[in-house]
Amino acid sequence: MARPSAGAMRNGIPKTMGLRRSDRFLSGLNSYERVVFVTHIHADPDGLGSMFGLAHLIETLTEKPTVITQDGPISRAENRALVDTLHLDLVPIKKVDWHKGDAVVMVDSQPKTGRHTFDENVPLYAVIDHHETPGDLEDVAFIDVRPNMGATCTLVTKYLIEQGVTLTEKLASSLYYGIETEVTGYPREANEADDEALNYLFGLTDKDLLAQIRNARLPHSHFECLLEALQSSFLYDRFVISWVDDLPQPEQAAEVVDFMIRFEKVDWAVCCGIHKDKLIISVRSALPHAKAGEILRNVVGTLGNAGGHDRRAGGCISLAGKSITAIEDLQATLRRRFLKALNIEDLRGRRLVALREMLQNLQS
Ligand SMILES: [Mn+2]
Repeated sequence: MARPSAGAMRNGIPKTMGLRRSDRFLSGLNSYERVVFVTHIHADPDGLGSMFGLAHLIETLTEKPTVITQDGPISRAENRALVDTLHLDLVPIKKVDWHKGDAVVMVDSQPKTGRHTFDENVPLYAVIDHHETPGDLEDVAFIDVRPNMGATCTLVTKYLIEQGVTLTEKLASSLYYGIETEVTGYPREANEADDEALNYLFGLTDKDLLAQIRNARLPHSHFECLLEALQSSFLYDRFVISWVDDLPQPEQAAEVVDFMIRFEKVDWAVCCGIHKDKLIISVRSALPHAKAGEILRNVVGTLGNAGGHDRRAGGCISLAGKSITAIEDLQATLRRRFLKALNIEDLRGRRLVALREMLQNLQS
């Protein structure tokens, strides 16, 4: 992007900066009749809280109706609990009938990153996000992408504060949880603005609801999945890779790596699993400035889509066939590419749990 010329600057600040971002976001909506919110497939708390917060902002300050959409199932237990306990009203993206007068606002994601199932040609009014993964932002009138922020909900909270909008307990709880889920990993991917937003929201939240969401009851498949991941994990130096043949819920790959990255002997955890006709990949790193999103994008390459943040990333590959050999070939390719990307010698890995131990456990 070209830097503004000296003439367009006032005290080093471009003149267009005179308006606050939330003012520009709102005034750009004038020519539209309705606002439709979209986020990435399998929405997470940051995407949900952001849509919910912006819808409240618009409904409080304008007459425009809003629609909050859901792309694909939301199955992670905590995320389901968030939707259920807060009674979030979500419209399946397939049921949206798109109008010419719609301002489509994408949050916590960017266009053409392979994380959406709706028509890529639907024009977007705004993209509000914090991912490092670049999307195609051409023709988007309002762009607020800040990868230095820990959560999109932080940006949304700032908009709400700027506009002096009162928050309900339900909204504050969902924004709080959206930020919390993004910034609790260690090392933290958060900045002062995230902490300021958390501070502001905390007093307004319903603590019982938050506790209910954080400690959501887990399905049987959660434990089956963890067991399979533990039994299939191989260590290569400070890298652990786990395979789950059948992921009943796509988000379970992320649950596995959230668990594995706590292992003191590893700096990188990867889990791959098959959900329907896709191979889902989730990555975590315990290193600061790990560039996990970029590494995963290189590993996946043209096989599929990937993206993320410094220490967390996700991706997926559409499977051409589900034959055992096709999947084994893909596994070998991914393993080789990861080892190369992380500069780990391609020696034979060792099992996290030795086969002998697994058999002994079965017999005892
Ligand atoms: Mn996010």
